[in-house]
Amino acid sequence: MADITATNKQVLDFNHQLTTQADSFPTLSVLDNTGKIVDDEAFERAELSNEDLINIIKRMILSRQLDIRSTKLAKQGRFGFFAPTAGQEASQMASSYAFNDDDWLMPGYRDIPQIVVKGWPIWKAILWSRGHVLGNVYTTEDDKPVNSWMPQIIIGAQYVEAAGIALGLKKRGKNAVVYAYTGDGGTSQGDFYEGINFAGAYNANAVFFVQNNGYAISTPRVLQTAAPHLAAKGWAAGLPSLVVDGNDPIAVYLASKEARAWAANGNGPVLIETITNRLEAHSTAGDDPLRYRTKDDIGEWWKKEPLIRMRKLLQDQGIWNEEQEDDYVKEVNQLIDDQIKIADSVEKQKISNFIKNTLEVPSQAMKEQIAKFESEGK
Ligand SMILES: Cc1ncc(C[n+]2csc(CCOP(=O)(O)OP(=O)(O)O)c2C)c(N)n1
Ligand SMILES: [Mg+2]
Repeated sequence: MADITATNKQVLDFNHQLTTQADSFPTLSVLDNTGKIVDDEAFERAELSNEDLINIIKRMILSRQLDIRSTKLAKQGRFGFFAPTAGQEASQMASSYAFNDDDWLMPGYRDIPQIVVKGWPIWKAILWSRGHVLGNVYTTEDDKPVNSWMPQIIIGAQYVEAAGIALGLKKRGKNAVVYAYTGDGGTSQGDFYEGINFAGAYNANAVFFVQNNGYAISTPRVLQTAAPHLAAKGWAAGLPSLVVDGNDPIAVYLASKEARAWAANGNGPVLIETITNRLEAHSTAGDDPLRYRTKDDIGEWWKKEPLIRMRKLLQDQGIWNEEQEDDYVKEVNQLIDDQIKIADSVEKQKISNFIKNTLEVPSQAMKEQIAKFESEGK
């Protein structure tokens, strides 16, 4: 009898599968932790001018300052809901820099900065955090539409919506894409797979981001899935899927730019996993990360955070210095102060109005609640 063929032997070698899966997903990396370029050709391929580099660092600083101020405001009870973003500035700001105004953003609750840099005024973001109806109006200060949906609270649901919009763009022959964000936890949702599967089957114009920030509230990445990389899930739907150092702004931008071009040209969707870390609490609603991770671990990630390396890169290129950064931080904080004043000057939303705004035709129970609150002047 002939021996088992090499192919059959490999097919039946489960251990081989388990030990080689991870090799299919090398990490795209252009800068090291200190901001040194480790791949000159990849850096060139990103085609970032000095102006682009400055725009990106400014967006990252804006995001960091928004994070700091929002966390403080939340502690004072002046913010409603806030999901901290520190550590994810490359993953959020360098990715979104690769997209156009015509592209549709599908954010999750942690992706407020991406909407803001698309032209959504900060005062609306503050009202959104408070559940105010005017915080759900996606227009610029001068009333131009901002192509973003509301930040999705239902984990992963934006992926299904993204697939639909992406198919619409494709059918209309638009040279535009949807870019959608979810988290490591989001990849365990049915909606995640349904969204990428549908978009893949119809070659829809979508770029899907999985921001792997290490945690889904207190659940660590290792308990989320046995898959060696979250990007591997994209392969199940037939998508080009890649892993990027999510704290490396240049690598994130390069991957995003090329994924956008691929999807906008009608080649179908792409999935990008950005490996980053959530440096603060899950949200300002009382989570204490020290109950499920160590100070040392958080400290190690602070050393790898993206602003350090972006700042170093720009300083090495001779296009950024401490003074410029201090001035910009001041400018951003002045802007935030002004925007808080606008948000605070908007008439408070009554509870009855909140219920009225929920459904076009309120149910009987809601009608009764509206009448009750109105009779109390609320
Ligand atoms: C369908 C659904 N299930 C559960 C929740 C509660 N919940 C809110 S945030 C969260 C964790 C999500 O983690 P991840 O996708 O990694 O995003 P991150 O918060 O880290 O940005 C969960 C389970 C929810 N909002 N929606
Ligand atoms: Mg997460």
